[in-house]
Amino acid sequence: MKKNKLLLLGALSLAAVNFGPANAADKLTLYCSPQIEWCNLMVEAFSKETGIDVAMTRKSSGETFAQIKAEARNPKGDIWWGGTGDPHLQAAEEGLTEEYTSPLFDDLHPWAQSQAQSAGNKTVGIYAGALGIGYNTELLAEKGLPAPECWADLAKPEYKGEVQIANPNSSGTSYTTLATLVQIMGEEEAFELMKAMHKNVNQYTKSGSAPIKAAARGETTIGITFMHDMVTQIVSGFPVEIVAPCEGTGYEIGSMSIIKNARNMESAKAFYDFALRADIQTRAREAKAYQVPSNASAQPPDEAPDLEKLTLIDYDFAKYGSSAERKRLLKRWDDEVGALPR
Ligand code: S7P
Repeated sequence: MKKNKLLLLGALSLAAVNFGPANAADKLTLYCSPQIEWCNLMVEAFSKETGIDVAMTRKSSGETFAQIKAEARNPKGDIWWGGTGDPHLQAAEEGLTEEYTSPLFDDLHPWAQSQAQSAGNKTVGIYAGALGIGYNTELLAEKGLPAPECWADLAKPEYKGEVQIANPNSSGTSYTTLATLVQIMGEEEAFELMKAMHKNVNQYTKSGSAPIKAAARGETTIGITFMHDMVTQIVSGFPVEIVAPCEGTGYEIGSMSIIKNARNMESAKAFYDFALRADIQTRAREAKAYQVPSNASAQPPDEAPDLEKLTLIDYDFAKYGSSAERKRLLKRWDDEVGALPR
């Protein structure tokens, strides 16, 4: 009996040696900020190829940044994939993310590489996309409204209650819009426009792409989002038209960062390299994700807005992704726009 017990204990401790650490290495906690369909596709493809078990949470960019910051002393996430680049840059500056250079770095477009270089390789660009104004063509016609052509049009009284945009605190899309208006018009004029526009906003959503989903379904006439999120609605059969604002527009470098002191560092690096591969980025279209991929050999979806044909501003990622500037602008928005009655 005693001998049997000893044999059993021996077997148990062997099991612990053989499977304990290996299991730990086969896990990954992914914080995901693009559309849920693309997050799901990435999880499935990565798990299938590597056997690594992925626990994924989807949250908007600003929300994910806040979560990583709150967890900094005891990180629960391993990698943050996607979402607008500004909060990734802020995370890098605040020491919340890990330096890593993928063997695939040289395969990336210069804009994706410079995103990494400006952050000491604590983040990297994975896709790009430009902001636009989208509207529901049927609702607009029904209400006899003119189509908006410029950012400045969004403050016109005829659009009262007709515009939807996300809250820039939670949403990277909306923070990119705020920073874009500041860069196009200067800060004072941009805030005057946002204050005037406030009367026209029917809801500040948490998620950046929600306004165009609402416009597609007739819940708002106008939605401000990235153009690629508008394309998703159009290919799904909804009556949405995309406007490239007359003043020019801003864009995002959607980014990816490994979380500092990640518990599953090897899995995080494996996912990082996987997500930069051309064949993996080319699969985005399967999830109706129409951003421009960062790997120069990946095939952009035919439906992806052609960034070369747009009047893009020279978006200052270093400035608007800096911790001080992002905090300052968000506070000013809270004080002067979000707090206004409607
Ligand atoms: O839907 C795709 C996308 O527009 O979502 C990301 C965005 O950061 C997530 O939404 P929030 O605006 O709510 O943060 C973009 O990076 C991406 O292109």
